[in-house]
Amino acid sequence: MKQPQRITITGAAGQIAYTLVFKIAAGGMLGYDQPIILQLLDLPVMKNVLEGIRMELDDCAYPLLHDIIITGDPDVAFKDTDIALLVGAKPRSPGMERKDLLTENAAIFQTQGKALNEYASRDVKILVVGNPANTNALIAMKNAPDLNPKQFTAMTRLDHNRGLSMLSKKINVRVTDIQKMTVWGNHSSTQYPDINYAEINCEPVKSKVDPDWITKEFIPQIQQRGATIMKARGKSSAASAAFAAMDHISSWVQGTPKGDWVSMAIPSDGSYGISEGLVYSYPVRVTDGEHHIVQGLDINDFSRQMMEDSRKELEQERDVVTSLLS
Ligand code: NAX
Repeated sequence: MKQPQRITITGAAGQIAYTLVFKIAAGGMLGYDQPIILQLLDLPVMKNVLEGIRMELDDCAYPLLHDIIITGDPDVAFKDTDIALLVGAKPRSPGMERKDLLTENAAIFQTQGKALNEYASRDVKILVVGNPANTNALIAMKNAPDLNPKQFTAMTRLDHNRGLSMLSKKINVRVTDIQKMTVWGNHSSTQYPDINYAEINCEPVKSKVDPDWITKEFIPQIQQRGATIMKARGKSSAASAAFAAMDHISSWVQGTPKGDWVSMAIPSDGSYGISEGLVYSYPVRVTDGEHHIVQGLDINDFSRQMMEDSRKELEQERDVVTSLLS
């Protein structure tokens, strides 16, 4: 029998977590032979909601679920954690400036970075989902000097999955037939979903679609997909975000398939001219639990411009929260 893995979920009373906790407890993220302990964090005012979730988890009688800890204290939530899903964040309220959103969330991720530094397992894998995800990950990372920066990632897997799905419908193949989808940059409307390297069974996808469709439909629709779902549903993406978070961690733990890669926002090492340290989405391959940026891709002028626009936005976000980065 394997040792239980401790999984922390923040924002555990929220809508993304309501899918995440049950799927993870059932074995959907780490496999059906991996026992787990769930450590659920939300604001103290959400205590009753967390109690209700604990009751429902109990009632599922999951064989793999060894324990459930519910708490309003980050120090307790991150104690010895192996995998931390940082989902909880403050949403943008009417009239709130982007700068205020950045600074209010920055304070949350500063506290959580310090708690991870102090209490988490030294091998912890951290995924930030809560927006602005890339910059929140940067803040947490900078406040955890005893952990390796590579342990901090942010989620662009939902954007990656959206790209796979839209492409598969356009050319009438299954999503599993497409390899090498890429999302560069920020998880925001400046992200660059790039199909220059995408393949279907070793054939370039680009030869199968009209260039105008890529620039006028594919890229803007992926960039705006979150807003489109919000308009239709009256709420932001939840189940699809939860599944993308599980995909991100599964790829990180189990590795990426031979001949393929995934998109993850990770601290830049300067690759492709992106400022070192920015948390930027790259195509990555994972081996033995370590992610590596795919190197040597040809970047055309259009791609370079798109990648730079997202880089600039991330630098501006970083500059707003500079005082919290040490
Ligand atoms: P909800 O508003 O349903 O839930 C957020 C939860 O976080 C609430 O229960 C709240 O009490 C809790 N929370 C707030 N501050 C906290 C703190 N300091 N410590 C612990 N918990 C705290 O949001 P939900 O729909 O679940 O979305 C969560 C985050 O994911 C949002 O920031 C959202 O923008 C972001 N998303 C990110 C995506 C991505 O691809 N990276 C896609 C989906 C989603 O939009």
